[in-house]
Amino acid sequence: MRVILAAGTTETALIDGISAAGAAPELMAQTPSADIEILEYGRPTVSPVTPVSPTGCPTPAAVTRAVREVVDFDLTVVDAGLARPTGSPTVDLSVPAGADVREPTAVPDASAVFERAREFGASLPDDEVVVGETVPGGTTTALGVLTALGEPAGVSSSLPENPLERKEAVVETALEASDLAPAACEDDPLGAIGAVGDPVQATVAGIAAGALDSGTDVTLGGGTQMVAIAAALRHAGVEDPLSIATTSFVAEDPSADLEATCDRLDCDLTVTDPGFRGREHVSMQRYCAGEAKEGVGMGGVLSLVDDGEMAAVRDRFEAVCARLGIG
Ligand code: AAM
Repeated sequence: MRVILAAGTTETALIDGISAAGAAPELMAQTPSADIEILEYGRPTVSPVTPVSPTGCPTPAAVTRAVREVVDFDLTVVDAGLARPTGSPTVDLSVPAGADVREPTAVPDASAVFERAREFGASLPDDEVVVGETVPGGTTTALGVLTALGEPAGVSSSLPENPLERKEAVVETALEASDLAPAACEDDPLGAIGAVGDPVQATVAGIAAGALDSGTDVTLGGGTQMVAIAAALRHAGVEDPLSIATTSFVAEDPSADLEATCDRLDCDLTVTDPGFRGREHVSMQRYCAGEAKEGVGMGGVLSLVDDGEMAAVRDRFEAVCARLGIG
């Protein structure tokens, strides 16, 4: 089993109050570069900070890393628009960082990015892959793409209180800046991503399309950002089986409405609960309070854990948090 993690940025994350995937807006651009170091080495190396939410909740990279210390899987990280240096080895598909969706173009050359990612996906030798993401601001760009596609799906958030009105206002401005009405991109998913999406979406959609074309099974490991990518694939005419593997934290989020949306997109849904409820560890309690919820492939890799191994994952999560200096 191979886990592919697409790591990138969108300047949309700088909008005040839109994301908790970093302690402050100016740190959001650093988060994906640090997330992939945590996955690779167990802690940040080149990156100067450990990604935490403004209240101190550790990045889901800490959970994904904990799973990696228990379950055997191959890991490939793709640079899907990083804005800061990283010490993690990455596949270079020449993906630029994403602009603020309120600019006329959010992802320059989205079709070319998709095409390069498609070729990479088609080249993979694996029977099955799980594809994950890290892109702060990604639920806002997901809402952008879903709206441009005319999909009525909701999106989740890394914040316990989803700033939905703020996201909707951003998406409205973003569509206007790109001269698009809602549902204008029904038949043009790459147009939607280019106008109001992010580079991780173009990369993950391309990898998934290429892998499916060449007979590799694909699980999208993530929450509502993966719903936007599944929708983009369906609007592009992809008819292969699609599945999403997410966490119980996203599945329990009423603003996500995941089950109904997956039904509509003919997308299989797997939900895994890491069993954090009732534990004394403060970071586990933060996840149970709805902080972070998902990301960095967390739901995807949790679906690889047997029931009997989940206690070991929790132990390793505590050890990773201790190594990161987080409670
Ligand atoms: C990724 N790194 C993170 C993190 N994510 N570090 C801390 N907390 C997270 N939740 P939003 O749209 O609210 O920014 O949520 C999407 C982001 O949250 C993505 O980067 C996802 O991988 C996760």
